[in-house]
Amino acid sequence: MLFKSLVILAAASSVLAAPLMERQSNASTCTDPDLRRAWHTLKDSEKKAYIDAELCLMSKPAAHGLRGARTLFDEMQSVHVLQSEIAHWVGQFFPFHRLYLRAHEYLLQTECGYEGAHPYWAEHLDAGAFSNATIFSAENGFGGNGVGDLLCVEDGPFANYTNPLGPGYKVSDHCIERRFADRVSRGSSAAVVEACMAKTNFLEFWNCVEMTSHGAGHGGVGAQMTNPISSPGDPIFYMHHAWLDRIWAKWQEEDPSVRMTEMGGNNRPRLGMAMPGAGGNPFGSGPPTPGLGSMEDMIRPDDVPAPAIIGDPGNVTTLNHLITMYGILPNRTISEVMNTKGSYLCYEYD
Ligand SMILES: *[C@@H]1O[C@H](CO)[C@@H](O)[C@H](O)[C@H]1NC(C)=O
Ligand SMILES: *[C@@H]1O[C@H](CO)[C@@H](O)[C@H](O)[C@H]1NC(C)=O
Ligand SMILES: *[C@@H]1O[C@H](CO)[C@@H](O)[C@H](O)[C@H]1NC(C)=O
Ligand SMILES: *[C@@H]1O[C@H](CO)[C@@H](O)[C@H](O)[C@H]1NC(C)=O
Ligand SMILES: *[C@@H]1O[C@H](CO)[C@@H](O)[C@H](O)[C@H]1NC(C)=O
Ligand SMILES: [Cu+2]
Repeated sequence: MLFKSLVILAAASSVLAAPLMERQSNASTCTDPDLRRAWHTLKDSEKKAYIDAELCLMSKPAAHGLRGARTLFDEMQSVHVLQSEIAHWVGQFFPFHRLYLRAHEYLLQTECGYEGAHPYWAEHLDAGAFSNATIFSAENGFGGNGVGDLLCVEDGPFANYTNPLGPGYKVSDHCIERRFADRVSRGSSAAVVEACMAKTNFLEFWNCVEMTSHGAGHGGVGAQMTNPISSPGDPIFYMHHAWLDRIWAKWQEEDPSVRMTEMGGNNRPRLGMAMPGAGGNPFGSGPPTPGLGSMEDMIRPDDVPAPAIIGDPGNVTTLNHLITMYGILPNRTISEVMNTKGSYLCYEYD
């Protein structure tokens, strides 16, 4: 059924080039998908392999000329900064971040010899108590809470990393910043995920997850993770978004003949939605929170080009919508990332 609908999709599209159609018409090429597993189920040696590969990305010089980046790790963050204006509260929220995670995994594997698949953080297990989560262990994890006025993470493997991007569009050196908010992290609960999983169409499902689980993960970690533009400066970002990608993949699997091709939504966020707190003013009147920054940092400066929207006939996101990783991976259409076990992506979640 899925195979059939992909064939029809490819055949019906006049935009896709012939080689692409061929790849798309062959949904059976993913015979041995990589297994993306929950962080807490990994052996210590597997955790170490992932962390070491991330440290390797942090040590390798930038190679794609992306704004403000010194290392490959920064370049991943830069992609997010450059696309953030059209990557949240839009139809491509899920597909963009799916390809983004693949780009991260691809760099870990090809540049840093990582042999595993991208892990994810089973956040519901830590809902309400992020500050106690094993993923933030200093020994076998991402380090703990930020300390001092600057909220710097001073333990664990990433303690001394100088991050050159953020808050927001700003290019400025700072540490990795965190400020756990256990109360906010309650929104990562299994019950909340289940409520979104029960939605029967993509628009409701996407809005539900972005509003609840997505926001709770960012807000529960706090500081740098609360900035919708520069948040991937905290390496926990990728573990959070893998969790969200898993939720989408599991939802798709519940009705693949419909959900593997179900897309929609606006290409640009409704006014104000892309701001942290979605509506309220999170910036307050005192000095800016490290990592979150100020309202001013959220306004795209002149040296950052407005991201292009390519592939859709109108303002509604379609399967032909082009996703860009600025050359870290080739551009892909949304249709190419709809199926995690298709002709392009080849992974599944446990
Ligand atoms: C499609 O899949 C079959 C079987 O796995 C393989 O032999 C064939 O080369 C694939 N075709 C393309 C265009 O990838
Ligand atoms: C974290 O763990 C400690 C020790 O088990 C416990 O006392 C504390 O209540 C936990 N914090 C939260 C927010 O659950
Ligand atoms: C960070 O720097 C301090 C002081 O130079 C050093 O003691 C510590 O081992 C470093 N930590 C890491 C994870 O590199
Ligand atoms: C898309 O949105 C813009 C700005 O809101 C509007 O000017 C334009 O008419 C819309 N185009 C279509 C095809 O709806
Ligand atoms: C990739 O997409 C971007 C826009 O998102 C576009 O500017 C760029 O030219 C594309 N690159 C290629 C090689 O098609
Ligand atoms: Cu994002």
